[in-house]
Amino acid sequence: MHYAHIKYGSANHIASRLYTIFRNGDNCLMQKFYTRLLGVIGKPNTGKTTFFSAATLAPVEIANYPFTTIKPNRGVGYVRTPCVHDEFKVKDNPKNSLCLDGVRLIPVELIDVAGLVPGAWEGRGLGNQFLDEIRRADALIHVVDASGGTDCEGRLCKPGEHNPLEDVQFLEREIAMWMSSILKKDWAKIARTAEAESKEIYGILEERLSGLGIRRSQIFEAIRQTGLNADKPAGWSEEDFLKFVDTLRRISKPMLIVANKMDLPAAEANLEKLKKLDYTVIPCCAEAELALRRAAEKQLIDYKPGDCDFKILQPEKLSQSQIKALETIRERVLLKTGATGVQEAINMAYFKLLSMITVYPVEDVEHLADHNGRVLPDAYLVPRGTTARQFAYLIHTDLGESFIYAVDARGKKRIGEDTVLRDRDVISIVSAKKRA
Ligand SMILES: Nc1nc2c(ncn2[C@@H]2O[C@H](COP(=O)(O)OP(=O)(O)OP(=O)(O)O)[C@@H](O)[C@H]2O)c(=O)[nH]1
Ligand SMILES: [Mg+2]
Repeated sequence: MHYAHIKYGSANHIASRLYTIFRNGDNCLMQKFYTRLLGVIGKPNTGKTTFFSAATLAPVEIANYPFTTIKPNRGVGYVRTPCVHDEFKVKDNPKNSLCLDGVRLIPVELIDVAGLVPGAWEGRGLGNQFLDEIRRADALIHVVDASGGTDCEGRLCKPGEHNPLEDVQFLEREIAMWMSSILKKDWAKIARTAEAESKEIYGILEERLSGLGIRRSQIFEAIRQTGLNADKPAGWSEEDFLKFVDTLRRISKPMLIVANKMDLPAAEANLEKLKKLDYTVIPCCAEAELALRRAAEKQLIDYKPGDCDFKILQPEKLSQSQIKALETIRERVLLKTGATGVQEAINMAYFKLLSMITVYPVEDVEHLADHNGRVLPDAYLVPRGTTARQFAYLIHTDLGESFIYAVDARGKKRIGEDTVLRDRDVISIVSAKKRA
């Protein structure tokens, strides 16, 4: 079943606003955003690019052999969350995001990279290049071929022959070895100097790891969790060191597993095995999502990413075989797993791995509008624990600096700078300079 290759005739250019905006990956829109980067990773041929393409609708090469992707693809997908406009009984007019039938879609950035093979950290395959590309990723979506139809290097094998659990182990190891190889250089000397000069090891490690987007707070947490003595790094054994690196990997590059190719036999059994691991595992059929998104883009079906079903809108424009393919997706994917899994993976990465929440800034709490009268114009993704003042800073430095108080639109209550915001809050900032 190659859903992705279903043809829907020539483009009729009636693509909805949603797809046009997001496909163009509006830079200004993204920059205004406090967003994180999601890395789509895994061994070759598991469907990473299919997943990426389904999420972003970017035209990229997909093929059933390893190393189809060489240069990374960067694109804009989105997080799906129920919009607050229904609750507030207003009609919204979004600017930085979109609202479709009560569903708010907030753009986020994804990167799809070349497949990783065992030994990549030492330079095998496209190894170092791959690792270099994910260094800025804040969270990782590990796409696994749950059908077991590709070997550890991504070559086709008999379906069910390969055990995908091995892929999870190997990927963990590759990333840990890569981090370790960066840290290990001169480790003994660094550790000794830090001890001799009573220098904090956190700062030294932070400098070493800054290229990997790892923050000091994450280093601190990894040392805390492993119970190592930060004052005596020279005394860390090889085992301590590896434990530290592995913990740091989990903290700084949190990962979930997408069990892809769920439409194929053997996937079900492998999914059960994967679920026993200490990861969030999402059953997925990236090819089905790609087919549905392409059909929706041409308004042939009514389908929003993440929906559990779709409706055919223009049957007269579809051939019998296209209708059959869509019905097969409904039966074998949507009815079986509840959704294709692509949207759920992105949502999980943001809301669970990265612990983000959605906050709507407005200027006018009465009308929930900005200064142009746009109702609920923006939805921001911010880390859980963000305070009202920190939120003001995220919108604009000036607003943070001249912050006086904020107003929570639910109940129209004043809140102070240290109030921690909650998911789906609608907030107005009152500052000495202006409101937002
Ligand atoms: N049956 C099935 N096949 C899929 C699915 N997703 C992707 N594929 C197929 O898997 C093959 C590899 O897909 P790609 O998206 O190119 O895989 P990749 O992981 O990006 O591969 P590399 O770039 O080579 O690392 C293609 O033949 C896809 O059509 C799926 O959900 N089900
Ligand atoms: Mg690829």
